[in-house]
Amino acid sequence: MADTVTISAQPDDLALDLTTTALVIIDMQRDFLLPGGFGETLGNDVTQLQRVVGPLVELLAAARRAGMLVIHTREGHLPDLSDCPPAKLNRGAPSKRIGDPGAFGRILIRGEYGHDIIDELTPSDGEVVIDKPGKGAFYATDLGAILAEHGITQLLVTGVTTEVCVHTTTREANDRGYECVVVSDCVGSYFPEFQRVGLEMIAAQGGIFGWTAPSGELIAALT
Ligand code: TIU
Repeated sequence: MADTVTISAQPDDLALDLTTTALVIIDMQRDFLLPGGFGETLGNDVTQLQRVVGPLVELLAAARRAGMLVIHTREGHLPDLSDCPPAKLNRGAPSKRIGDPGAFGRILIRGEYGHDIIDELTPSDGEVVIDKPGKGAFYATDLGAILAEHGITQLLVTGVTTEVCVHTTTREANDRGYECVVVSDCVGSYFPEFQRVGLEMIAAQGGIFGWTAPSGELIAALT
């Protein structure tokens, strides 16, 4: 594996230093992905997210083989909901809100089965797991400090959902000086239109807050 590779990306090719790049996997949690879970109770089509799993399993395996820093995130809250602002808690129909009983335990509560990451992407020992109360992975977490400690300058951003937590995290990272490649087949939205436009927004205006690229070339570069 070469340390530096140039990948085909939108809006233009990007030189990646694989020694200072991390793979960030956002919120691949059962509550969002499994049939019967929180995402589906909100009326969403979870099959739109499940198509991400196969490519992301491949990219994660390649990143592990290459010894890349891997960071998983989980959106969720403390059991007493003290870290969930009322503006977030009171959103949506009662009985389908954060903290309510769901098919996989209390919805988006740390320690519950549904809050955890799907079996296919279980974090390995030594991989970082960031528990975040917000949509962005930098807000109220140690992510910035962990990336700085490892000398990371570029991020491969993956996970769900494209227009919500992936966008928020990418925007936060871009403002902090990280170059972000959002991996187009490894991010998913419940809404095909948001997936398409969400990816286009990142690369528009000369890459206003990042780049987009499919996983194939990245996996080859990591091998
Ligand atoms: N992880 C993440 O994107 N959280 C969400 O609530 N996304 C939705 O699209 N609902």
